[in-house]
Amino acid sequence: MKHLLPALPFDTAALEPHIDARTLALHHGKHHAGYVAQLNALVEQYPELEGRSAAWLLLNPGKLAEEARVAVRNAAGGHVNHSLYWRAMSARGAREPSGRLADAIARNFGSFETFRTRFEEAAAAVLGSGWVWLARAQQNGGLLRIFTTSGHANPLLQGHFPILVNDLWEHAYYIKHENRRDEYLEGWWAVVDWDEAARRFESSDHTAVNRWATEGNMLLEVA
Ligand code: MN3
Repeated sequence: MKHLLPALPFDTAALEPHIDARTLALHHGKHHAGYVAQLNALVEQYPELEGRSAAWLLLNPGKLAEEARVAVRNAAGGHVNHSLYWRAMSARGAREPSGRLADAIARNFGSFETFRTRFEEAAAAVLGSGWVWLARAQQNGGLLRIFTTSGHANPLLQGHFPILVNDLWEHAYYIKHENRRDEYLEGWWAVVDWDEAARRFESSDHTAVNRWATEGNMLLEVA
């Protein structure tokens, strides 16, 4: 079994001007592809990883050889997080949440505008490489929460199901936006795929994290 780099769900120029084509091509074809290659190399090195989904590998470090854990977390996390990130964006579709997700955002944050502000503030406060997330608790009635994670960590590791994610590593924006992370963060709202976020919210019941941990998920292709 080999882990596969998923195709981008849009053309590399589709998210211009907010995310430029060169950044997307490098980000997907070099960075994400690199994490997939690292993961496949680890599977060759540690046969007990064979047949396990990237989500399972990320969520079950205790079942891995101790010397493999850090490398597996970085590679599997990079693969899972980028697969989610591509799906979080679209050139078309709703530019604001609707339906039950919109209701939940209003209930948890007061308003969509407040949510946006808090999401951007959380992202801006991340020092170095990391991610900003909207994720849903698997306990406590499924509250929505903004997370930031460093490296390739993911809120799944804390029992929260990811609804929306933005990549805060410099490779996600530096070619176009240089040091202006705030410009990237603000422009990113114009390419968020709220239809996908709504689908993820609908599938985020209290069993979702466990399902990912045991079955993996359809975003992560293997051959
Ligand atoms: Mn990245």
